[in-house]
Amino acid sequence: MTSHTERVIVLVDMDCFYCQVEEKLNPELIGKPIAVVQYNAWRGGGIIAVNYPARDRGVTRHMRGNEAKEKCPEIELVRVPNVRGKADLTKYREAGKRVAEVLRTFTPLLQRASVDEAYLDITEAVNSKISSMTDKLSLDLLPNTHVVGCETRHFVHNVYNSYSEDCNLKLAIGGVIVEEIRAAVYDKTGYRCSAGIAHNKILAKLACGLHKPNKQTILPQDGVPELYQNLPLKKIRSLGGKFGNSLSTELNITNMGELGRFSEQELIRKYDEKTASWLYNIARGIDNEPVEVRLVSKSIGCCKKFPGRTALKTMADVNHWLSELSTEIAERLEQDQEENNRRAKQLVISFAQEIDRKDVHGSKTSTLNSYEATRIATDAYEVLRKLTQRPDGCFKLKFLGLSAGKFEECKKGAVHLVKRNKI
Ligand code: DCP
Ligand code: CA
Ligand code: CA
Repeated sequence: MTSHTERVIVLVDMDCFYCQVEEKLNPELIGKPIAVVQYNAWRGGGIIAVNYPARDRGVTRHMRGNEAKEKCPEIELVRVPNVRGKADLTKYREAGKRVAEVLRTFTPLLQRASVDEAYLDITEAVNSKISSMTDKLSLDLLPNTHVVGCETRHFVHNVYNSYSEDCNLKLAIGGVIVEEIRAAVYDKTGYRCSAGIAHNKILAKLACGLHKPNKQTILPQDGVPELYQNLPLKKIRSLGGKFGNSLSTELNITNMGELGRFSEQELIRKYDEKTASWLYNIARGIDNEPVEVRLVSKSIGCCKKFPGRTALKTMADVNHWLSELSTEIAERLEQDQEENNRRAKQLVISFAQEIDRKDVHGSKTSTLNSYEATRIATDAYEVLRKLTQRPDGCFKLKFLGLSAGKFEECKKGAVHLVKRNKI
């Protein structure tokens, strides 16, 4: 077995997460088509989550609330609560934390990747299950499992074939463990999820989305060529953004199969060595990025858009919204410090400004000296004033964001000091 097939990596992603959170809070919604909407007066607000019955009726994310009602008149639109004039996502974050706590009981190698997904390295659990197995693997243990490239029963049958490699047995046993993990998540939280099982993070993420909801998918290394044939580049995590677009233009390709036709030398001519080698490998389904142990996010941020006529123009407007954002971020930072014994040292202030009818984005990184909302707001205002205020005094800001990061662990004394200061 080669090194790139040694590990068993899982990506767990919750199904229509915000909808499930709302369904649990209000069981009357269960079974009905619902969507979660960030309400505003413009055409019924923007939809951010759609449950599966509503998807069957053609409702999609990014539709306006009114449009969803036209498609599916009986849809229930649940509004995200508003605090200080902006969306309050606390209940979804709390629900995500509870799920992570359940996942954590299966392996210490857990990396939370967003509010509703996490990578798990379950190699050790797989190896120990294999070494203690007395009977052959039974298909009954994989009732909710799909396999890319073949039927699950053929896959299970073939793992014991002489020409199948051990790595497929590892994935099959990984599948059995993930059936258990998903059952535990449902049992402990009431939420359903889907999962991808593969030898690395990129393939696990890709596999997870293939059979949703409430199913899991194994992507064996030999299923990669068939899957890649018509797979758009953007389906691969890290090729979804600007880099993926430039790759597509520069190499004149649109899918992963085409990327596989370039030799490593050809890629090195266009990109630096590290990027070229990453591209060459990922075109073959190979990726060695480890699961980083991360239970808490690397940053805590909040933002708000001010589209069209709502753009912030005056100093008073800007200060008002900075004060709202700072109050939220300060509250969350305080809570984070209590829970995780760490303090953020950096603040990134992001903005979009309308200049000549175009939205121009910018950001500025500064030191975060205090968790006090008024102090954060004042510092951020200084940055914005210097970078965005026009000679006539007007701003025209279409977006504002604050994000705190670069966390450092608190020394014990420092925590006490902060707590005493609060009283
Ligand atoms: N979310 C959001 N804005 C977005 C995307 C997502 O507020 N542009 C929120 C709502 C989602 C949650 O994050 O419920 C998780 O996002 P996912 O992309 O994982 O989508 P869902 O969990 O809703 O659906 P799926 O079953 O397809 O994973
Ligand atoms: Ca999800
Ligand atoms: Ca997700």
